[in-house]
Amino acid sequence: MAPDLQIQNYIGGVFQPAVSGAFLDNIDPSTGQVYSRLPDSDERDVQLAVEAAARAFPAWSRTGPDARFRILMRIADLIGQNMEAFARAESVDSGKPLSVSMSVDIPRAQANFRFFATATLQFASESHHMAGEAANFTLRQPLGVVGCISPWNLPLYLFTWKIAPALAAGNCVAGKPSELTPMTAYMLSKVCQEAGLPPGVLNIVHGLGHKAGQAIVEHPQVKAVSFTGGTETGRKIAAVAAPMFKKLSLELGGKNPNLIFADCNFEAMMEGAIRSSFSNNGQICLCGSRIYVERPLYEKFRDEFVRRTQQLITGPPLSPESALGALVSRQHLEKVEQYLSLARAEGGVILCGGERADVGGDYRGGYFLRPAVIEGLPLDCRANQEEIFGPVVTIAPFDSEEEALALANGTAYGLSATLWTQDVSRANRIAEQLQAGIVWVNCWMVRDLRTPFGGVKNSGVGREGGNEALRFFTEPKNVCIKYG
Ligand code: TXE
Repeated sequence: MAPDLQIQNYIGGVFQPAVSGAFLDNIDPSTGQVYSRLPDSDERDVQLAVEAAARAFPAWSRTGPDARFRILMRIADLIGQNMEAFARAESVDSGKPLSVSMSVDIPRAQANFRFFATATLQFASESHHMAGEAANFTLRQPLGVVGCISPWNLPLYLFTWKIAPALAAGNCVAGKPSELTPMTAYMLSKVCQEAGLPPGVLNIVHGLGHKAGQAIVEHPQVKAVSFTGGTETGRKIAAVAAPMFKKLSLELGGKNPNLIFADCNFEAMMEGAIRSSFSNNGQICLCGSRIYVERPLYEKFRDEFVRRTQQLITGPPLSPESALGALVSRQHLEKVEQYLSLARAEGGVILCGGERADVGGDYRGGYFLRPAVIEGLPLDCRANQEEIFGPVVTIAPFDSEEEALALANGTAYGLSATLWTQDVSRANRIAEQLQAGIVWVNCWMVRDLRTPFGGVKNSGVGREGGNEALRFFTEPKNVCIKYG
């Protein structure tokens, strides 16, 4: 399945350009060149998508779990059959190494459909018995038309993480992938058509956030919005949606701490710390961008971490040697570079990386940056407080558990935290006190799709994953039946 160069909206089962006829350029971040175009949709396209979804809703919501299961499984199978085409398209579109899209993005997109397909067969609701008086049961009904808006860092992975539960629960979707990475969502629309998903059940509108995205959030018929992206965008979405009483699931940024104690398994920790710092060019909301190391281990850690970071190859996304590819856009590259300048101005010492990587050949115009490690920054500086979202980590020593916790909890974010120690009591003690929605002990990014996923503080509102997602995409209705 080769990606077409002219991406189209998918509305009511039909591929179509934006009503305005306008297109946006889609840039290959590894070359800086335009390689495809996508519809520059506006509220008129969203209107069509919502109308199509509303028309499809009565039949889809009455479709039994068996039929929904079969269609969603068929979508999963087709993603699997086209794994390599999807993975290559994802890497070209986003700049990430092919090894990452082949091992993480596309397998996970497939798993999302498979997981929520089977969940339709298992999802149950509660009943509450009032002895001798009445019985209550809870109907869990789909909401209607829902909006799913996703970012560019894990394009198909995060789009499907929203769409699959929304469809599984019986809703119809108006979805918008990031304008920076639209290709695999477009390929998904073809797969959905081939899998026999009825027209209008899933509608994909391409375009800019403040136009097409905002129109989805503002549309009165859209009952809920599931969004992953930046915290500032989340704030805007909440401001529009809250007065309309829409259900909201906001999965926002992170500034995640990685706490390393001297008693850890050094080799496992080192391998984990490199991954949690630089996977996907550091463009994962779960990356551990602030590393704190217990003082007796600090120098050994720093020297080895810098040595291994310097060995990581930054190169063309499709090259099997590349550990890091290109950042997603020129604008994002410049944002990350600004944070590096800021870190220097705030007194930080860049121990390695932070300069543009000259990948040569066709890739001269690409957005390549060598992974950077920064030392010597206080907790309260901007480089340690704001989400950089690139291949940049800060490192610092700590002397006590209390200090480690204060550092870990000392930002406005609270998505995830990682902890390396062999002491189980300490792991429990700290996990309990960390202000985060997800805590990993002696591992990172180990994901069971049944577990609640989301953050506290400025990292968002609500939880995705497993039954949490199915509950979000349904409305509970209590039915009370009196005896006799
Ligand atoms: O994301 P945006 P951006 C963080 C990261 C990054 C920063 C900005 O720090 O540097 O956010 O990235 C759509 N109404 N994360 O600007 O704008 C947009 O079109 C409705 C963290 O690229 O949040 C895209 O589809 N929708 C993160 C999606 O929102 C709107 C992942 C995300 O884009 C909209 C990405 C609006 N007003 C960035 N404005 C994570 N949590 O994983 C934009 N959009």
